[in-house]
Amino acid sequence: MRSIVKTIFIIVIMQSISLITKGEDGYKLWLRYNRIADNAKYNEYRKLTKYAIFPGSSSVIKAAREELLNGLNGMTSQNPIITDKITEGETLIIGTPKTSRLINANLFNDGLRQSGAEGYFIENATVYGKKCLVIGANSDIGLLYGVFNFLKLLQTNHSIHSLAISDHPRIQYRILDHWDNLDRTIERGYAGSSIWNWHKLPGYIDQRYIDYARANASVGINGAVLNNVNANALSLTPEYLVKAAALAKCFRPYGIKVYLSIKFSSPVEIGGLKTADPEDLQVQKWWRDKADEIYHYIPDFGGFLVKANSEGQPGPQTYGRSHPEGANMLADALEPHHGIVMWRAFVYDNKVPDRAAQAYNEFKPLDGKFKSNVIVQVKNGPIDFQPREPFHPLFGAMPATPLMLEVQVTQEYLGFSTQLVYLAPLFKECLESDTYAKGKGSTVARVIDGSLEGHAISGIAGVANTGADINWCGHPFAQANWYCFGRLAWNPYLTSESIADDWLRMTFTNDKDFIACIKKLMLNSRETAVNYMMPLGLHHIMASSHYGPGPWVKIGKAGSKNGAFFYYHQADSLGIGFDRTHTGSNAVAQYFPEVKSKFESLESCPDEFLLWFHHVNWDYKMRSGNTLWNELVHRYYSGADSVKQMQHQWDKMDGKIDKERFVAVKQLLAIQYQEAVWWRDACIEYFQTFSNLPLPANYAKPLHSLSYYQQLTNHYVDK
Ligand code: BDP
Repeated sequence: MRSIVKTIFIIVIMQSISLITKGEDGYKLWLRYNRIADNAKYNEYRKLTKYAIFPGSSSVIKAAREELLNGLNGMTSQNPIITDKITEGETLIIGTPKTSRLINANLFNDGLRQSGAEGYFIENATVYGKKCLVIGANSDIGLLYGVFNFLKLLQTNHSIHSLAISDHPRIQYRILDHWDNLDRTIERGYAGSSIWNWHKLPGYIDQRYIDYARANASVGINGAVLNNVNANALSLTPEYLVKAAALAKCFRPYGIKVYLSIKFSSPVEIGGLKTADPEDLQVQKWWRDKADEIYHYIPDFGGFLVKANSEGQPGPQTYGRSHPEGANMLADALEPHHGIVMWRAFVYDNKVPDRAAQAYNEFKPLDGKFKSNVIVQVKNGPIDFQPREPFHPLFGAMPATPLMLEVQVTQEYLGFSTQLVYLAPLFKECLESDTYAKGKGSTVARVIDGSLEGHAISGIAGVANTGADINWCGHPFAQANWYCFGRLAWNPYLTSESIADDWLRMTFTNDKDFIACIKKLMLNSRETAVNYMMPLGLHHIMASSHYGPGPWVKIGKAGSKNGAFFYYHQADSLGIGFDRTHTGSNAVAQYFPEVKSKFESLESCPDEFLLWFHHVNWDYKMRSGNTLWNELVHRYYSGADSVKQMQHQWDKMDGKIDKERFVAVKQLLAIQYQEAVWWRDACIEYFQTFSNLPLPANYAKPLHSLSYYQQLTNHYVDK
């Protein structure tokens, strides 16, 4: 008897220990649907959602219903009873005018009007004299978005007693670009191999595909380019089209369309033609036939993404033709099926004196020459997803062409998946930049949402950071970058702060102290990374693997002075920085006059872009009162110190979230600190060889010599 009691005692103790320490692997992302911890809220939610009237049988409605039941079950430990009767104060009504006679009964005209084609409304209403909660939309997909947002209200512990919400997307094409290869490696992927298991498709459907679609739909993403922009022509063969079709089938109930990157030389590589010249009639026919074939497999196929004549990729220029000639040929092939062409303006061939000027020089003269189903995809900055760049001068400069913003969610230049860097502030910095194209207020957000010029199509793309790691993104906080990309794609006018708030609550906890402390940490994290990597407008000074510092790396010979190699930082004994004013490359002239004069004059150029636009003497007096050299040192040290602070703040959160993710982040922050010190010391020591100036007093000496950092090798980090 005693031994039975003892055993029971041990089991109880072990269970309670495992409850405290039970970890979470991060697989569920922000869709955890854990039981609501606040008991008052838990009871409120339980009562208001006891019954649900949720008719409809489309696959999208089924997905929405399943999500709602699953979410409510997890959060309130109760499955709503599906019914067709309203019980006072205890019923949810969910529907569109087509699926629900209640929604069609002229009671919700305002909500429906405000919801548009893809939006939704959520409100507490009185229907036939009875109080209830209504989620309504004009379309099934709008309803799915409404359901996800209703669940978010519960996850973030909002009161649901007096809701009057309506929302709709501001941008039409909200797309994740996967740079995934057919062999499951990922270009610039840092979270394991590709989530697409091409080998097992189409026969084997991994639950991940559905969970991927759920996560995307929950933030409003409605498209996925499945393969790398540096495309393999095989993607367009029937062998791979059936696989892409299987993925499209998984995504369809979640409103996500499939797109493919194409290789411009496909007619030669897989079509047996002698040329891929877009003016060749056989080539044109080949693409038309190919489009028909794709739509046979995937009737709602979204279209093509094209990287042409950039970094060695083939394109129309290979055959003496222009970008529009190439893009329009593909647009003609897709048009009968309502597909679009996303034509990238990221052109880089190492032959121009200033790479920052190349895309504008090539594309600005082409404005108005593209067909109406072509959208030109422009990176946020004129070089290449650097920690900080000024906005791309093409925004606002091609008024007759819809432009799509491309940002990078994967952290190629921002610490891979070992560093906590919340990217919403970076995305917002670009979106909020004023191009002055049509006077004050012509922000990048207004260029890309189509409102500035009244374009019929609008789009935004994010280079995905997903992989087969159990937590999808490698770093638990990298999930926030996927999340914030989606939220900003839906509404580029949201704040970084409100998005971080939602994400933290859904992903970790509603604990007030945790939210306050970690939200601040997230919001500062991008500036911190800029400081320890590339402060004051420095850019492209990473190692060739793109992991860690490499300011000494020589890049090609273009723009070289007296046969010297070209450096992005242009450091010499007098100073540092890339002169892009009229005395240098004059790339600054690509901006509208108000922006140009702000950047061109040393007085008005913001510190953060100083060395992007100016070559400045080491003893130049900065706004802070420091000399440039001292300020540079200060930025590098304060960046690394801020990571130390992040570690302290995180340590204080012990016990507030599950052990598993707490420990994971703790370890990653320790790595981030080492990497920050590595960046700091290597860059300071290297630049010191030009400035010949000592470290100002009170700064600890770098840990190692410059040659130590220059000899460091990091194998396979970019694989
Ligand atoms: C660069 C990446 C390279 C991509 C290229 C692109 O390093 O891997 O192929 O962008 O956007 O940043 O095409």
